[in-house]
Amino acid sequence: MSTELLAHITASLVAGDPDAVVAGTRKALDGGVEPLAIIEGGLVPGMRIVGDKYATGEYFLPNLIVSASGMKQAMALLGPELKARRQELKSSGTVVIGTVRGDIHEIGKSLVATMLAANGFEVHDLGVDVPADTFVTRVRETGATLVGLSALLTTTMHGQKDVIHALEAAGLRGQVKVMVGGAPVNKKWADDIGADGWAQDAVAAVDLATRLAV
Ligand code: B1M
Repeated sequence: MSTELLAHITASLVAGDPDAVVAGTRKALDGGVEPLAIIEGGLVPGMRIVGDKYATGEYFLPNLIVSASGMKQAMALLGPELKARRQELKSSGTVVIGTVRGDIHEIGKSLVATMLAANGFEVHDLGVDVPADTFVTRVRETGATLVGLSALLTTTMHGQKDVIHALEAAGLRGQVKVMVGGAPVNKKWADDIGADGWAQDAVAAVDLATRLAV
């Protein structure tokens, strides 16, 4: 039954029916499906299909916006459920996270932030389109030891390098580890720009953050 429900959530997201996405998410939660399973098995595959349809010209920007809105509303339901599971986990470190300048994609970054918080990290989510200087300021203010940089566009991923340079210029690079992620980003890119690590998805991001925090 959970497989059917997850497939229904995926299909509703692809069909651009946010109400059905939210209703399906609520039903799955009420039925005892783990929040992470709903995200990884229902929502993320749906957004992937929507992205592919956009790439092939079958879908247009309004389709992306409606589907993203469905995912965002579902995440608003799931976020607190994920965080509730934090009770079982000890505090892991302080993270400043955001999507870099010029980039307004927020879903993946928010998912990573939610998962980090759910796994015991104190998370300062700066949102999207965040200038390099803002990361520096917030690292100073919070004493964070980890910085998470998300970028979804090939044109904005260079912003991750800018943040690393800004941290260096501010004399803060030695006190923080930098992790990067987002669809166009890979390990080679992370190595090239001098990041401390790259994660492919939110689960891998928690793993990486935990390793870097040690
Ligand atoms: Co845009 N968009 N978009 N978009 N959009 C992509 C990224 C694109 C691949 C679509 C496509 O062409 N197939 C394409 C980029 C092409 C490229 O650069 N190579 C694209 C484009 C072109 C654009 C615009 C330029 C379109 C236009 O205006 N002509 C424009 C740019 C706006 C801007 O940022 N300046 C734009 C706008 C938008 C919307 C506003 C409509 C909307 C975003 C809404 C929102 O976020 N509130 C949107 C969406 C929804 C997408 C797609 C369809 C889905 C992104 C998403 O939310 N995925 C996307 C296609 C795709 O990715 N297949 C696309 C679900 C999310 C859970 O996954 O974000 O990948 P993702 O995050 C993953 C991992 O990447 C990783 O973990 C997450 C969870 O598993 N991860 C990290 C992410 N950050 C991490 C950080 C980490 C670690 C892991 O450590 C810190």
